[in-house]
Amino acid sequence: MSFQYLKTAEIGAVGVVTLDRASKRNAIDEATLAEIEEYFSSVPGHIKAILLKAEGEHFCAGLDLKEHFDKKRTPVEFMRVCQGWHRAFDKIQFGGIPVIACLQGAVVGGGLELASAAHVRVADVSTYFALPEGTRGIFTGGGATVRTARIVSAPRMVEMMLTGRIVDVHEGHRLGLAHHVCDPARGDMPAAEFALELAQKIAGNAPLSNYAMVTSISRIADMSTTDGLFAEGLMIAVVQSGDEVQQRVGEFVAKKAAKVKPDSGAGLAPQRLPG
Ligand code: 1HE
Repeated sequence: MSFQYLKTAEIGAVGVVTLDRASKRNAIDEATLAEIEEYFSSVPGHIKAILLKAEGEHFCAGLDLKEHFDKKRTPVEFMRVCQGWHRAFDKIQFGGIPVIACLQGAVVGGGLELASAAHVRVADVSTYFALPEGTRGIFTGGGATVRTARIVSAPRMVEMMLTGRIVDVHEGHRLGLAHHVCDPARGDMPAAEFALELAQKIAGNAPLSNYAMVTSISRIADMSTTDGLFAEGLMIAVVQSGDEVQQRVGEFVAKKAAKVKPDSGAGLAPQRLPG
């Protein structure tokens, strides 16, 4: 795969995809969106987790407003463009491979929609969030009404859009827009390093377990209780067919596996702002 607006690399089992249009603050035009869809449609089988990050001071400024202005899209043309965003970001959320986003600076409009499709969001302390569509005279079209609203709640998203206000990294963390905040000034690891370590740790889970987590939990949240419990039962039955179940459970039974204790080294300490 060769791209113009993305850089791609592999670090062990982690695929690293970097938005590479910093001169335009990584705004997403049709060409960039097509490359995002292509990357997430054809992830090689040996990649077990993906780190999604961005060049420059800002993660993503959202829809390319210059292209939108120049193209003077009709309603139907813009609906088709946005359906392309839905398709590409669905591949991120439901592609079966955990995606860890590393955020900095502006995560706004379509940039927040992109981040909302990732499964884990690590934010540098410079990160801020906003939905400024109202001030531009448009609306969200990259899935925010579904994905972002489910993170922050529908009423909070309405308020964010109506006011167009900046949500700083502290509030973003409280709302779930960031799961981890890295502030090197207080001794945290840089966000990109922490996000890579998380991706490597996640890549070490059993692949079928990861597949179940990223494909089923959000879908089950849309189901009735009865259907959801049935789907969960089917999902664990599929995961139970994995080669690694006996080996991993056996390691615990043989007292060779890490315990789930704060001091056991079983997990990376979360980087969180106090309060
Ligand atoms: C852009 C875009 C863009 C920057 N489309 N070109 N999103 C927004 O409303 C956010 C608009 N952008 C900004 O508010 C600011 O650019 C930033 C806060 C992100 C960064 O500010 P700054 O001072 O670092 O950079 P800048 O000087 O504003 O921009 C640098 C260049 O990037 C400049 O281009 P240049 O050719 O003059 O150098 C900008 O025009 C360009 N640029 N942002 C196009 N968004 C599926 S629907 C989704 C709906 C939405 O996403 S609406 C929200 C749109």
